[in-house]
Amino acid sequence: MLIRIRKNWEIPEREATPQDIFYSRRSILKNLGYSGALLTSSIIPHYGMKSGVANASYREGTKFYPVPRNSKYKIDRPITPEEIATKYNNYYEFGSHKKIWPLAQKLTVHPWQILINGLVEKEKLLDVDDLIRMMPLEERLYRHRCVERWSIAIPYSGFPLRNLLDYAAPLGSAKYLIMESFMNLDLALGQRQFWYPWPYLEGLAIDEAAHDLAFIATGYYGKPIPKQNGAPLRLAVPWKYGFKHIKAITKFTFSAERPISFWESIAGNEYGFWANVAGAVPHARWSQSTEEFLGPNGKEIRTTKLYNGYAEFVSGLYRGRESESLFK
Ligand SMILES: Nc1nc2c(c(=O)[nH]1)N[C@H]1C(S)=C(S)[C@@H](COP(=O)(O)O)O[C@H]1N2
Ligand SMILES: [Mo]
Repeated sequence: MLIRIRKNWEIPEREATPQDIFYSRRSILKNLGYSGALLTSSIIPHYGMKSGVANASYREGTKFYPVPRNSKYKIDRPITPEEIATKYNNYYEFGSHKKIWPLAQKLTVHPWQILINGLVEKEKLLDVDDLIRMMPLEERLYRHRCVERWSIAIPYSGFPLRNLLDYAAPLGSAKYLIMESFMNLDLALGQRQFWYPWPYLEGLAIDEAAHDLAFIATGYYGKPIPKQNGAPLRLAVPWKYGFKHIKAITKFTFSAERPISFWESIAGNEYGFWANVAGAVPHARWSQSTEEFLGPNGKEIRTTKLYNGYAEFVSGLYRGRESESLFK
């Protein structure tokens, strides 16, 4: 097993480029108030290297990674340290706080069945590894912006959602893609909070789902995606707020009707269907004009970009939809 341990001082500070990814961890860990135990871990997993996690399902998944990077999508900032992106999470199935990563380890992600149904030529049920094997895997550096204002920049591995659409063969009458997470009251204690409308559900208009930026992540930092980040399948639509990025997907349903997503049904005035990132449109309870980027140098305040910096790619999707509430 290849493990390279780099000293902090060997790692220069510069913006991420497709050729050169690195992190400096300690400063941000300190700034974020992480404990000493985390800091003294003797092996700092380097991106693209295998970390020493001894777990059968983890080893099983590693056969797919690392995969070649698609350098079309550049980011304007360094990559967030893996220690942050994997230990500061939103995943309400496991609790409404940020430290759910130990709790999420209870989830069994192998085997994992995926159902594709609704307005499709033929309903399909298959194992996630069989799906992954069929798909063209690549790595992409994406920005991620939570509606709560924190943001990260991460290397995902996975495949364009478009390829899943091609495989699913939706009918012409399908206008929306609805995605659902798992349901398991024994493992996910958050799901016992019956006032939430479980299972977690999200949707995209079919043209958004077919857009090249819409991605299904199966890997993270060159390895299988950790459970806390949405293993085994998680959506990444980087021009939209984080809550659209549904984790642990079990079902893809094609529909003629627009779904009401999880957060929309809880607070429709705060979380809409489109949820595109825009600094000019405040959340009902706070401004969205800036974000807190969790980078290698700690928290950095940055100006929010329209469509989270992806306007050149996606603004065309919303021509003719201006009367809709596109930015919440
Ligand atoms: N199933 C499910 N998916 C989810 C959530 C959730 O609570 N449950 N939280 C969302 C929110 S609000 C965000 S910001 C991202 C966080 O992803 P990360 O923890 O991998 O950074 O996951 C999204 N996907
Ligand atoms: Mo979020």
